[in-house]
Amino acid sequence: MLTLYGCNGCGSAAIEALLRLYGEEVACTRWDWEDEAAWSNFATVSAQRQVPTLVLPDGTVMTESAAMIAWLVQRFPGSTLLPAADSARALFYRWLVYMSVNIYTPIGIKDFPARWIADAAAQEALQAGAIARAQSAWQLMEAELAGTAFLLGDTMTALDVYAAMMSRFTPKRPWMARHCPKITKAALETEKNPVVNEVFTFHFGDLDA
Ligand SMILES: N[C@@H](CCC(=O)N[C@@H](CS)C(=O)NCC(=O)O)C(=O)O
Repeated sequence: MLTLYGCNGCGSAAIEALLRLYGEEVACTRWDWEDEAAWSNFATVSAQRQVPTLVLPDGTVMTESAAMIAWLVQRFPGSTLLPAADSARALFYRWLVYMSVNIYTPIGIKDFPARWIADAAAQEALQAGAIARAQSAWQLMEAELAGTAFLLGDTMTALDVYAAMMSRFTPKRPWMARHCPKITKAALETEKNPVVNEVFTFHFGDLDA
């Protein structure tokens, strides 16, 4: 069985939802963001100490949310969670890696600026810069999307689940709704899926709030 390590309200929510959408048997180990003891224990599983982390039945340890999604979609050929058309697949992988690099990474910088710069005053400026960078990355993506019901057309794909989860992180939904209406519309549509809705409600609380 797969084991997914995650923390409540973190990036593991998207992987958890996708594993459930695919009907994969998975044991989920989750803890609160503030639970330092849980993070320390987790370091014995992955020295990288970041979630999501997926452990395969043979003990293989996998990190990187985008890699997990790329790995998952190829395990279930024919599923609509990966678009069928070649050009839509190109965009699927483009935006998957784009969000991981250009949005998830700045969020990590905002969360842990001391990892990047020692000076306390500079950390505040770095956090502001990281948030601004994530915002401009969202806006670039928004400008290039067609504005269909979901990000890549009329069918929900794994990319929608990833984007819906990430759009709950800083700069968060009210900002997203104002500046990225196409992405927000797709995220709201994605969260109507009963499996996504249940997993995201567990992680993020009342989705309408
Ligand atoms: N590149 C990683 C980023 C994962 C990441 O930053 N996860 C956050 C939670 S959402 C985390 O584990 N933060 C704790 C830390 O970095 O110490 C991925 O895409 O999976």
